[in-house]
Amino acid sequence: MVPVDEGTRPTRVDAVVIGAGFSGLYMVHLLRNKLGLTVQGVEAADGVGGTWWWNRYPGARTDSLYYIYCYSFSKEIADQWDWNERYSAQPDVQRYLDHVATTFDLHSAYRFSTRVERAEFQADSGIWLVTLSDGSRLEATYLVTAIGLLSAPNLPPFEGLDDFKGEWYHTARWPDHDVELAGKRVAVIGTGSTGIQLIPTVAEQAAELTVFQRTPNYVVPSQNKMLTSEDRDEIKRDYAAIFQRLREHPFAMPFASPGRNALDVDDDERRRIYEEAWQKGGFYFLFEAFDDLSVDDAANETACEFIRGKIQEIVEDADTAELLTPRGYPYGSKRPPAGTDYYETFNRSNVRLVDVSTTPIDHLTESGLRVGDTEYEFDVIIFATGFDASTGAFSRIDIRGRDGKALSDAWANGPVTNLGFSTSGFPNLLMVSGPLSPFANIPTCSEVCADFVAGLIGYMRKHDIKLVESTETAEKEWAAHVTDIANLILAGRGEAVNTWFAGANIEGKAHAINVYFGGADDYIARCNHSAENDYEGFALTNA
Ligand code: NA7
Repeated sequence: MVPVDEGTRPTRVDAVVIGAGFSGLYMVHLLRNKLGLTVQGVEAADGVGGTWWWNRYPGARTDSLYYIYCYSFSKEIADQWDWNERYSAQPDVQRYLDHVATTFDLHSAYRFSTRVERAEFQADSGIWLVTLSDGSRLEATYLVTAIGLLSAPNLPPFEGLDDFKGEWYHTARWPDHDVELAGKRVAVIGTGSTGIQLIPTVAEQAAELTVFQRTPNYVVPSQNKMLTSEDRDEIKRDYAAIFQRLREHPFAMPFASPGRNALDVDDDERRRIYEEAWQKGGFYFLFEAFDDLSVDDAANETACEFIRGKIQEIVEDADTAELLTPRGYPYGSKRPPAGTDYYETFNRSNVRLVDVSTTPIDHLTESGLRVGDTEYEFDVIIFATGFDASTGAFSRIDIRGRDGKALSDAWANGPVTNLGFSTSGFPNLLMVSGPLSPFANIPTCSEVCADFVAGLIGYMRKHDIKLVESTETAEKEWAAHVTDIANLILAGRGEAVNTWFAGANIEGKAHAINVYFGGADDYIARCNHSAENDYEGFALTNA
């Protein structure tokens, strides 16, 4: 770390916004362009994009339909921008965010290639003192985090990583240059949403691909395709109504409830419905087949059986098909992935699958890695091992609230927030899409959360209020509600299958649910209720 320049006066701004992804860019737009605040954005990457800057691994794309994975706040942007594919590829999303930033002159608000190292609340002045990785400091009335739900990469502590003489990459830190995989022996570790996108693309390039799988996943095809101008025009005609519908859906998705349950139809009819949903692809399978797949074990098992049947049909080698077949946990208790030719890839002669569910990867060696007694040799190892989700991005910054209390201590047993916006003891620390905010289509939630934060800051300024933090009562009520909802749905079982939903994928991390599954629609109503009632649930003070 660069030494702090104590001699130079910190630059004073109204707000520091950390992050230049979907949440941060819109937050800066609202605070600077709408409320007229002085804003300093800080971003670790060399450009805008957030997740879409870092996750440039081969095959990276959205799992949400292109026309909902974007901003709704600007009709101009929605009308102007032409997407290429049904599920946008990483370069397109990054280009889109760059275009938005240019349109609203947001690049100029940021310091790029810079990290926030430390942020301390100064009780006497009520100001945050923020130290950056270049040693400079900022003073801000509001410290606004827009640092992403899935932004801190998880690199499991494999022994021997330093010994490995080949190249290795984490998917969430993929370099900004071509990585040559042609003719190489490549390993991919991990078969979550990322691995599932990556594996078919790498298989086409590499001489040999070995996939190390700990838990098989339920993979539905995305059914991606190139868009025609008719596709785009149809959406643009209806955009306002679509954006409205997103705010009325629990996952902020454009799906209608099918109005039927899986066990209320006979076997043939159920199979027909699943087949139709499979052909539509992606989240259609979860949301448009039956209403009860997320809440009823027996209903969910029918979906699992259908997918298992597809694996047996597609994968030619019986042993490989068996290894790829998930059992013993419900579809959707891990975040449901979408793939393109995922299962088909295992029919290729240059691809092999290694099961590490019972014998884990022991350690890395000079030339590859070892599983039990078996040595594997590679030129390139790719870690698709996920993220230290939600709180992970916070724990990488030394954030100190009242009395110097560390945020990491305050959240030692899991995150504590009211609606994901703030935590008691940390005045004017405001989080956009923070821990315990909804798990739903990210751009929609980013806008909802940034609107709330801007509304709250606007209210404080209008009423001459200096400080805001959530009340402990509101935090307790919110935690209880978040937990009650998680217990009702199958995704709340994440702890049993080591998901990031429950903080259970990281060794030593508190096992605690860290997202809200009660729905974006319900959440919006709660935000509106709080705002309409003088920000109920938040203590607004001048001391
Ligand atoms: P995920 O969904 O957390 O997947 C990580 C994968 O890495 C998963 O298959 C893990 O197996 C595997 N993993 C993690 N550690 C190890 C070790 N030590 N050995 C072998 N395999 C390991 O992350 P993704 O990046 O795929 O997706 C994250 C989100 O991004 C996703 O939910 C979307 O919202 C977008 P496991 O299943 O734990 O046995």
